[in-house]
Amino acid sequence: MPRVAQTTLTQHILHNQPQRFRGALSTLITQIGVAAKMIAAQVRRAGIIEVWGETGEVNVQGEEVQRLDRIANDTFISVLEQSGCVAAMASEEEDDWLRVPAALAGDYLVVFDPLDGSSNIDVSASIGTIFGVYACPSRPERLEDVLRPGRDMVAAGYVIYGSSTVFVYADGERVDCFTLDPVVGEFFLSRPNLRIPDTLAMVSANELNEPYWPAWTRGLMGELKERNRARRALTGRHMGSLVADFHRNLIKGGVFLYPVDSHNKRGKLRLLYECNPLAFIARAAGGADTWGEGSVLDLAPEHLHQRTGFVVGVAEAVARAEDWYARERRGELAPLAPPAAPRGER
Ligand code: AHM
Ligand code: MG
Repeated sequence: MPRVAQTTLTQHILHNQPQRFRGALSTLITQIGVAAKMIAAQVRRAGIIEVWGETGEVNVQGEEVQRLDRIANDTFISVLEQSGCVAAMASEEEDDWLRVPAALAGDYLVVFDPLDGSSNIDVSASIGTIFGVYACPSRPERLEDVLRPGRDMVAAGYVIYGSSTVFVYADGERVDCFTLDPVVGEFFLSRPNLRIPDTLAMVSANELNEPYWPAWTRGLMGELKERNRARRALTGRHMGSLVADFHRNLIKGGVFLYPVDSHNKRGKLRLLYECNPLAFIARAAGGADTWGEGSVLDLAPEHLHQRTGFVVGVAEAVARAEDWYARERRGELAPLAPPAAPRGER
């Protein structure tokens, strides 16, 4: 197939970025694309070179650090620091936020989960990188300068290391998807102006958590299953890799949910690194998100590694989640008996 007519990530960003963001933001997104290619190269060799398995460290989240987690984190930090575009960063894998040395500092704050879904590394299933970008004209001095609501983001995106490597990028107005041609070593525009379907086709949740779910989540799931009574209108699809579940739902029309439950009393997913960027992308694609009573983008973070309940995807399904949440708040749903032997909060 001739390649000449296809648009590269860099060309697309230069041509389509809103005028106000031309320049450094274009460079930054291009550099994130470079980091993505470097991480993709390591992911592709997992199992061949020594990147499988745990480092023996436990991260700030209390989770075992996989070697690929560490490689992805170090690669992202190094490329962003050298890009000249970034003033500060915060990573899911780092205890504290990172300030870029003055000589290299630029005008953006980048928050990221370097390798989401890392429990899938050893089984060769899809994993990814998630990032959010904030304008940051003055150099951050304190943690408070980094704890910004998701609404302030100017761009967000993710990379999936799956059967192909895709880079999805949203500037708040549109979402575009690029696929890596591994022979050329370049991302090419593959799904321009992605829009999430209006009709719900898929539901993604860890259903084995049902004993821990609040009543509203059980009500919502019951309602969605009821839609299948007459005919199979919906199907369940859940990989346990948020970014991959989100990508499938964005293309096929799905909703992902991971509520606050009796096991994860503040939620499992991280507000800054996972939920805010995906909520930003979902909304730019015509979808929606909620923590229960509103978008996670409106939450004012108090901690770098803050967690939240999260529902994201097709707008109609997110609205049904908010309706069930409101019913529980009004006391209309019977409270659930706690599970017989709670496993305790993670
Ligand atoms: P991670 O960033 O350490 O990989 O954790 C986040 C992941 C999500 O990708 C996924 O949706 C969720 O954790 C799965 O959690 P659980 O195993 O509790 O269902
Ligand atoms: Mg993650």
